[in-house]
Amino acid sequence: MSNLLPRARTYALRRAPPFYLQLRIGLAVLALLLLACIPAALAHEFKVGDLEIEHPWSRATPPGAKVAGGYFTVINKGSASDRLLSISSDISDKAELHEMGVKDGVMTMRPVEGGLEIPAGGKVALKPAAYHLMFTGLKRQPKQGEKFPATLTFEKAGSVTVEFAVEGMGETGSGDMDMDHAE
Ligand SMILES: [Cu+2]
Repeated sequence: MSNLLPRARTYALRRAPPFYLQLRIGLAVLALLLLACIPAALAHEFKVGDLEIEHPWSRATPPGAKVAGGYFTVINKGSASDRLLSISSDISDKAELHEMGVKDGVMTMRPVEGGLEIPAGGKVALKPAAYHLMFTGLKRQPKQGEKFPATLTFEKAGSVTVEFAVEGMGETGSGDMDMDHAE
């Protein structure tokens, strides 16, 4: 509720992670790769202008959760760059673009200012622990197996409504990264 304090968005990883953590991250990456193969058969994509939006997906959330992630890949087949400006969905009050990264040994997550560039001829993947969407102020919990619509607005290509496929709660092994959202 009102607990999304700024402090929750930044946490320190001041030293190199201990070996067991590196192992956990390694296993999480492996699990991700394996999981990435399974939904491939269920992949879905959307087009607007020169852009293709591949496999938008989200994750089921525990009762009472106020935020959910959103992930997809955008491919720009055009000769000019475009920019993802905003997102809206009936499932939440707001949807924000976030980025995660490590700066000076500190892991941070913050809203992306000014939209996310999709380079000409390039692609950008929104995924756990990188750029991602954050649906904030959830009006209900997304349920595994359903799809919910959201509208993405790009600077040049315009708006497109896509369907986010809701996968299982533990689906990416990125729980460590998303813990701060749950506070
Ligand atoms: Cu986030």
